[in-house]
Amino acid sequence: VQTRKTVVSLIGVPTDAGASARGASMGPEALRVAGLRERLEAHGLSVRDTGNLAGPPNPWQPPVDGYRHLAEVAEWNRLTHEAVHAELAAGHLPIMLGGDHCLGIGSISAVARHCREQGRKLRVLWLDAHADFNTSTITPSGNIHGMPVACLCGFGPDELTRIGGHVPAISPKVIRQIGIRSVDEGEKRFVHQQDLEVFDMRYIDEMGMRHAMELALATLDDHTHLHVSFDVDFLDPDIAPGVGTTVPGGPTYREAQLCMEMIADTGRLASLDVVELNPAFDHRNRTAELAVDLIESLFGKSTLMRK
Ligand code: B3U
Ligand code: MN
Ligand code: MN
Repeated sequence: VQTRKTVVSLIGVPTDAGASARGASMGPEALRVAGLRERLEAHGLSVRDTGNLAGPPNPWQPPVDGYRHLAEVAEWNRLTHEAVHAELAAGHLPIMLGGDHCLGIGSISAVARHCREQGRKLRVLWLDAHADFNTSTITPSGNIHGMPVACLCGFGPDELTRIGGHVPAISPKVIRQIGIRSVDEGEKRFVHQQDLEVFDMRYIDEMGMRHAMELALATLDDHTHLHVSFDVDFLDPDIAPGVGTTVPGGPTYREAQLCMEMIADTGRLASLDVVELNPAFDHRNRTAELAVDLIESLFGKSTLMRK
């Protein structure tokens, strides 16, 4: 039987306005140079590169009222929201090439809006060293890339929580966080209070990546849209140095591969963010190449044929 080819749309979101270090704005190009398009095509996908969104430049200012660059981050996210929503409405599978993780606000609010319109359920896997659940009052930095999960759950400024028209964009119940190992003090209390489901590194050490992923992927069905928000700092910095905030003690290459392969096995992946890749900290583009390798696994590359 001839099944219709999945059309993947690459959307470059070259922002670093939400981050503490400059350079994530070069992430989209580094992923292209690492051969993302060609590798996906080799797996039988049809790939459209829509180019980069043209958001505002990084003004490099200190935080105001607990937010750094709120106006710029909001504009990047409005652009991201519209672009992602349009690709989903066209039946495509969007891959957002970041850019710092603030773009998850625009991207996931668009996914949630699409799911509401289509009557689909949503599951969001947040692969990250950080919980990204800060608010303006508890953030140690004012950097909005530390706040996207909170904004999506309705905790944040109107400019960021109302982008998709529905507040909150998502319920904390749809999120599963994996690989977490750096959470700020106030953020910890808030994660508990909102009852986020977190498979932190302690859990992965004790129970293994396989068990963590079995639980994170449990209860998906044919009507579930699976979104993966892949912060490259999820990976251990020994294998992935090209990120702005490295946190030691992350998943190894094998653990990360298993994580991606188990997601691929569900057959439900419908949108993806690849964020926080920072070529200014990379060595010969190796972190970008690793990210592309893992994205291939996410789309079904595996060593042997599987039934
Ligand atoms: N939790 C810290 C650090 C951080 C969060 N996300 C990244 N870094 N990439 C903060 O500033 O909110
Ligand atoms: Mn993040
Ligand atoms: Mn992170």
